Amino acid sequence: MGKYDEYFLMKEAEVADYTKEKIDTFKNSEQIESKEIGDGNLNYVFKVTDEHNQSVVVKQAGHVTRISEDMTLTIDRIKREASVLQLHDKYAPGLVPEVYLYDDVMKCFVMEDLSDHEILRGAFISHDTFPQFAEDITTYIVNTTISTIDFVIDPQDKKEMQQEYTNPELCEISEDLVYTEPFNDYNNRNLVFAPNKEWVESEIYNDEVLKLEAAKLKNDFLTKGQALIHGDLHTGSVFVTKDSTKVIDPEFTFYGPIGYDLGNVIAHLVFAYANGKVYENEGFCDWVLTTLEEVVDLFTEKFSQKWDELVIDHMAKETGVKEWYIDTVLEDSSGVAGMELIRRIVGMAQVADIVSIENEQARKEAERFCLRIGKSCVINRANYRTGRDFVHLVQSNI
Ligand code: SR1
Ligand code: MG
Repeated sequence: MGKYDEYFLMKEAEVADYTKEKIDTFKNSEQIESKEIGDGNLNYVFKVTDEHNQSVVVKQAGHVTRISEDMTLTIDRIKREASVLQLHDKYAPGLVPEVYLYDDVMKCFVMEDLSDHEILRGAFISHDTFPQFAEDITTYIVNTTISTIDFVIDPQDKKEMQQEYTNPELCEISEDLVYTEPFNDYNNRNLVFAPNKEWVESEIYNDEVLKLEAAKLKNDFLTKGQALIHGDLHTGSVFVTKDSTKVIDPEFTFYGPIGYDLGNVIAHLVFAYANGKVYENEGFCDWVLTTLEEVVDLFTEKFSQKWDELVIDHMAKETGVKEWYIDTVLEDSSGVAGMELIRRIVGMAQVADIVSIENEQARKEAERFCLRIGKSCVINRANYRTGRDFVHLVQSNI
């Protein structure tokens, strides 16, 4: 039996050897080095290099998540991720890493190394700006989602895809961490910043209007099989340079509301803005607000154009359907942005933009700022339709 004919969780040296064995261009390499570089919550990610300046990335699933030893998942999840990356490469070419190999035994895949890029969250914490980001992320969201909706593909094919990409385990994480625990801490693992404990109790745990609207949004997440979405499109899932954007980590993919992806991008721009405000970087904050406005408006513009090009369903071509459809996606996006803003402050999976703020008073205020915006995005989600609407919401909560 070969070394890689039975699954085990590889260490750095084994990943180097694995790459030599499996990737043709590494067969004659003599000095292969492998380093674990993952900083996500679930999987192991290795960068592999050789003496010829070749490099690839190997991502492997383990049974136990990195964020918590108590959280176990089936290792088969990695197949869905590799496959959706390949699909997204067709729908949104150049905006995802290329996958070179998927290994169903070792539950890993080998992909393009993006070391010339950096993770957007870290770049935002350094207050760097990316002129191409709004253009690229909206192309990614529009092209990947609209290409999979009922009005565009054969409804039989859609149902097959929906089955293929059903993702109950990862969805359950979002159902808990995004849609339930932030409002009641029923699993006793929320991480509420001590100076905000009482505020969170009265403004989140005891806000009945908020909880009613959050429950409705949970129902949407559970039932709205609208498009094949990324499912976790925060700034830790995006690699950037000044002129390139690559979306990674679509392991939470499933047929869900399109607004889940756009809403995540909106929320994480607000976190970046909150950090910029604390450190009084007005130039960065202005850029974030401009980007927020562009992201929402470019989404609408591109979705509308693609709708005209791709929709085949007869009823979808009736007057007003396109406008109604986009309106519902924007309302969903606002709701999701609000849920994400709340859960990343109150729940167990937090964001470095906020937790890295050392000054206690500044962090307390930044958290309340995000929570106030989050609440409004959830409760008043019917009110936010344009980039300007979201920018005003942010500015009016300073
Ligand atoms: C247990 S995983 C925690 C969070 O990390 C992922 O990126 C998702 O956002 C998830 O909610
Ligand atoms: Mg991830």
